[in-house]
Amino acid sequence: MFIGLIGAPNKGKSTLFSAITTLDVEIAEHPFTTIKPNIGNTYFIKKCPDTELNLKCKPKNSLCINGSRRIPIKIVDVAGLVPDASSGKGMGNQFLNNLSGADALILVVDISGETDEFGNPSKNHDPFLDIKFIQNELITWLSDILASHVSSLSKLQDGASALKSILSSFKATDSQIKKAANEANLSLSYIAWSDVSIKKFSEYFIKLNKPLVVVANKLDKSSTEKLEELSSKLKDIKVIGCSAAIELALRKAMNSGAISYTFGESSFSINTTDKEKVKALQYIKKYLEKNNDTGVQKTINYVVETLLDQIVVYPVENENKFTDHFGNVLPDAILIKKGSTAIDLAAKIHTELAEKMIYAVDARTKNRVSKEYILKDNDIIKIVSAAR
Ligand SMILES: Nc1nc2c(ncn2[C@@H]2O[C@H](COP(=O)(O)OP(=O)(O)OP(=O)(O)O)[C@@H](O)[C@H]2O)c(=O)[nH]1
Ligand SMILES: [Mg+2]
Repeated sequence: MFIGLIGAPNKGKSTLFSAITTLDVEIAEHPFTTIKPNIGNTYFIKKCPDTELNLKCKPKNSLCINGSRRIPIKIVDVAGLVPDASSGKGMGNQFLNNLSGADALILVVDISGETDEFGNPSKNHDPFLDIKFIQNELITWLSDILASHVSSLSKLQDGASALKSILSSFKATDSQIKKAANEANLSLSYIAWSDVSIKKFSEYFIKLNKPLVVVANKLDKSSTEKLEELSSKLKDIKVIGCSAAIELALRKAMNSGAISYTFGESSFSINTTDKEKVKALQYIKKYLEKNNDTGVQKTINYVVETLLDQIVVYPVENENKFTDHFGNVLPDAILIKKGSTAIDLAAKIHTELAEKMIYAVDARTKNRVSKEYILKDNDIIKIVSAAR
């Protein structure tokens, strides 16, 4: 699973990337700072069940800090996109191919309006225009890929399977292809789509395949009124107010020991007496008092929980001690799609475990559940299988 960061240049994508991955990447006050994609890990954060069970967990595939489980998620930051990128403007659009496998996108805009769609200084630029052109560029990107293949589909009765293989880098599912064709009113047999039809299909497919959230960044230089104005223009898309710069400053201060801060929280404590630092930190405190949080962790959690519909499940081998084979308490936190069953969980761990699965045990109640048991968020599950 991975999340892509997109947006026009100079909006703060790399600042956000750096804040959430704590990797040092190039950030600058001009367009096209990022050329090659930045790849890193961030965390989806959720309360760990160890406190509730009165145990101390020993995570293997994740971390647990102050009772919060941090589950790694891959994140990719690319160059800035400009209008007509698909015709070669700016850095072009080839770099979007780094995002074809992204499960969701975070679209970063500058809510202060101080940068235009090309990333140049501006006043009162409407970020809604950026969202529109970026959606359009995503559709054109996909349309161009499809247009180069569509002539080969006209002789095939089963165009859906052919499309699935053309769109394999997008991890296209049968249901996404069928739904997109259906919504665009297009047949999937003997495909002979016009450019307009390809565009229509692309529009619906992108919506299904690349769910997105808008991050209204640089809120520290803007107002809640502007944020509400943008939200009201985007009925189907969630807008989250954010200050990547403040989150980056907090994480740097935390790493240097100047503050104690837990990601996503609305306050922190100051451990330094350095006057300059304290002054800057007081400014950040004021921002957090007004806005509650920086919006950064909220965005990651929204993508994972809401856009990607994931729940967290903890597989264990010993349902009485909540441990794995080696005695580690709640070793793995597994992200799995809402609606998945116990056997889906087994398959995620190991194919053989699923093939030879007999039943599962809900470790909290010690009740036996079937292979088809629908997992609940935070479940602790033992898979019983004849696999060795
Ligand atoms: N005030 C403020 N400035 C920010 C914020 N986030 C980023 N910036 C500034 O905006 C400028 C651009 O930041 P980058 O992170 O390089 O932007 P980008 O979108 O990655 O830009 P490209 O790689 O050129 O597409 C830098 O001067 C950052 O310091 C924020 O939340 N608030
Ligand atoms: Mg950048």
